[in-house]
Amino acid sequence: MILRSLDEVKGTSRDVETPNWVSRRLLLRSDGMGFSLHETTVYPGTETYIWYANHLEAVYCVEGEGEVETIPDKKIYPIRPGVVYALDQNDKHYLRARTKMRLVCVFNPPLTGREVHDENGVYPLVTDEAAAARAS
Ligand code: 9YT
Repeated sequence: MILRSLDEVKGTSRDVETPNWVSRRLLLRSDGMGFSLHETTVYPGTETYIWYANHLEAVYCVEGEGEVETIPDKKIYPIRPGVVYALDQNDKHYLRARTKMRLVCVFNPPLTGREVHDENGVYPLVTDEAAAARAS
């Protein structure tokens, strides 16, 4: 069994910060669960363009308020505590935080750890083949 606390993750390589958010990766690909699980804090007043072209992500809001706008249909989804949104269509979207938001995020396939959005809002896909090539 794996037991891990947020305090253990803070300040390690599993703690990834950008100008708009900080993500603590509690479970990663190397943990072998088939998904990754993160606590993400999104900073108030920020807007982040995101496109998980290679991943499905579900996001459960535990604190704060904001919205997701899907692209290109411009549909606005208000986000508040107790609400989950699932990007089941690899939806391109904007994430806007009105207040500080604390989100629990699950990724399938799992993230490996250090991913931040590239210029297209995308995280790279790490396959077994790519990971083996990188290790060799
Ligand atoms: C909600 C969202 O996707 N925020 C960006 C960070 C991401 N959750 C992550 O890498 O943990």
